[in-house]
Amino acid sequence: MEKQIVELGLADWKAAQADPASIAAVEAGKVLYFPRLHFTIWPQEATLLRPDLLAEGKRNISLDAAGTLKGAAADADEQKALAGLIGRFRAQAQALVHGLLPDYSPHLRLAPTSFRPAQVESRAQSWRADDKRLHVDAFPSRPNRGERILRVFANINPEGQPRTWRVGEPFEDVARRFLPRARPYRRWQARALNTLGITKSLRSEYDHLMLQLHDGMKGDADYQKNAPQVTMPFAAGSAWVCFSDQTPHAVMGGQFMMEQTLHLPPEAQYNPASSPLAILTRLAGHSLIP
Ligand SMILES: O=C(O)CCC(=O)C(=O)O
Ligand SMILES: [Fe+2]
Repeated sequence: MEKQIVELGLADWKAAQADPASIAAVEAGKVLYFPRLHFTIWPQEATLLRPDLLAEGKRNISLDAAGTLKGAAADADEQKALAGLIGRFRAQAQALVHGLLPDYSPHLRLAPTSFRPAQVESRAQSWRADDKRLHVDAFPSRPNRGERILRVFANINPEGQPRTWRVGEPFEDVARRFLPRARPYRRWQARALNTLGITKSLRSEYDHLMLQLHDGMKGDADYQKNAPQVTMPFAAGSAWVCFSDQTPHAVMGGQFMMEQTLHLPPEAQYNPASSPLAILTRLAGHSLIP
């Protein structure tokens, strides 16, 4: 398998440059890895690196696009400090993406920024929600009609623990493997899910197929074990960027990470033909978002 992780020497969040090879790599579904790109935790923030700040039943603490903090069980001072920490990561992640992928800037839609203080190894989840299984991101309740999911991650573990991922094969290989097994799209089912409020808008055929890939991968023990993949320990103090709707990924271990999601219309890509929407449309032979 061709190399799925591309290492870059950048050490300053604000100094990224638009380099055609990096742009092509991330749009091909590779992970851009920045081992020297360190997100600084201020000394007075060190006490915020605690999993007990998570509210009951929450997997992460997030700052929504409007600046409201969610998911924290903390007093007012800690809430303020958390919002400051997460907001600072948001600004740096945005600066990085702006520098690396400047043509995206006018088209990006900001999603929540998250702080993930839980130890990955101790999380127990249903197979469908289990991010320890290789998957591409697709969300059952939130149809996106092909809108891209670009994510910036930073490992902020204070004890040098890596965040270990598995990174899988190129998206087209995933699609060719799992599309033949995908249940066909039924518009009446999509309408029923929407009427019942299970989805926030009508699930398109694109959204249906992405969920079929997501579930197909996660539900296939043989694929999990034997699919082309590399194990990648992202070092403490590093950052990485990928399109998580395209790059098969699984998190195997680690604790304390920051994550920023940015949405992008696929037509705003440098090469729209590389998007999951374009690839699935080509393989299906008809429009998936009529
Ligand atoms: O927590 C992680 O390291 C990654 C989890 C994941 O699958 C994701 O953020 O899409
Ligand atoms: Fe994911």
